[in-house]
Amino acid sequence: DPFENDPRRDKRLHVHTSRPCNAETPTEGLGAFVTPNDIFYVRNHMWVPSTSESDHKIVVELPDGEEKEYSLKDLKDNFESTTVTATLQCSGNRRKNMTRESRSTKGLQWNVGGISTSEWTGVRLRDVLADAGFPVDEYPDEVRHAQFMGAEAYGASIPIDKAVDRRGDVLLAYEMNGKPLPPDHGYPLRVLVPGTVAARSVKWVNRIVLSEDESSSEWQQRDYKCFGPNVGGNPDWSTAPAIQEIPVQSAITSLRDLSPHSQADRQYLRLHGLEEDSVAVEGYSFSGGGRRIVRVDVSADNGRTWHQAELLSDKGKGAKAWAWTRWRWVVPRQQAGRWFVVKAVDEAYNTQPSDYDSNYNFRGHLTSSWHRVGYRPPD
Ligand code: MTE
Ligand code: MO
Repeated sequence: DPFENDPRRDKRLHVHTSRPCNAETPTEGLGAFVTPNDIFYVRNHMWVPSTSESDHKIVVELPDGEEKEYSLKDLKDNFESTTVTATLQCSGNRRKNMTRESRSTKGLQWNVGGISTSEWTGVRLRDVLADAGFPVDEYPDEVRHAQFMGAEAYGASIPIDKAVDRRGDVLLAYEMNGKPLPPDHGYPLRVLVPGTVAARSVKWVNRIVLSEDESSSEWQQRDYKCFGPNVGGNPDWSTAPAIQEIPVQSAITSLRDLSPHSQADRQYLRLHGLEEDSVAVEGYSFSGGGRRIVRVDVSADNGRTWHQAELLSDKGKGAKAWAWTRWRWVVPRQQAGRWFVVKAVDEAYNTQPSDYDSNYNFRGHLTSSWHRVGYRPPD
């Protein structure tokens, strides 16, 4: 049974499939800046491979075929460790929303919990590549990709520029939130590629290849690509680029009724200058490439009128904005219609598409259309 090493999992995860394990972060995990390890979403294509910290080795293969091997101890003893706060989002996050508001899509029907944030500790990939003999500041043009292989056979690659970028914060990570990586998240070593679709953050990584070509894995060559709304289930996969940096995303994760008759609510309402029945709306916004979220627009009437949410000022570690921005809005109940909506803007002034049909792709990747949540006032 290849799944015999799969760990026990927290009951609070919303499980889509158990072999392999695919499970989303529950609402309580989406409400915190940093997601507790036990409820960080899990996306496994196969089983959890049997690995150990003492035996694990990672091989770096240079463009000329030369190889250098490191144990985990080598990495910890000989390189500076660093910590980066980064959000990982599966390209299928919110696929269920696209299916519901447009038409059927192929893949796991994730709601808004295919995303989580952690403080990742490890060593810089850049430093390890330099140590292995790769000229990280003046490499030849033919070297274009860094490929990563996982112990169970998954693989993916990223552009070499990202792999060696001083401000790219790509890590070979061995800790999440100060603890060894849990088995589901790559114990004892994974790649962390901040600002990039999570499919490139290869878990249980044991081999890195620097090459002219992208990874030949199906997850690089097929699968994680988007096509036009008209394209059906058998496209020429080679015509679309593999997803790397991800677009602006937002979701409402909680709608809560507040009443001035409750003392706790009353204090909270006063903080927001309100004394009447109200609704508190919370959620996350995130953009790829380390682009900061600069504004979050929220509507209580299905997008007819808009307001700006308050951005919570959580501070992440790292060279760029690799972590989501949480936000909040409190609105008098009498302004609340049937649908609450959110969309965000990043520092490049990218924003989210309003509808789902125009942005439809048959795999339902990178669903980022305005997130809408139905509201019913309490009786
Ligand atoms: N790495 C390996 N080795 N095997 C996998 O199945 N899944 C990828 C990526 N890295 C995967 C992997 C995908 S598609 C995602 S979304 C993230 O891991 C999920 O990481 P997580 O389970 O730690 O949340
Ligand atoms: Mo994913």
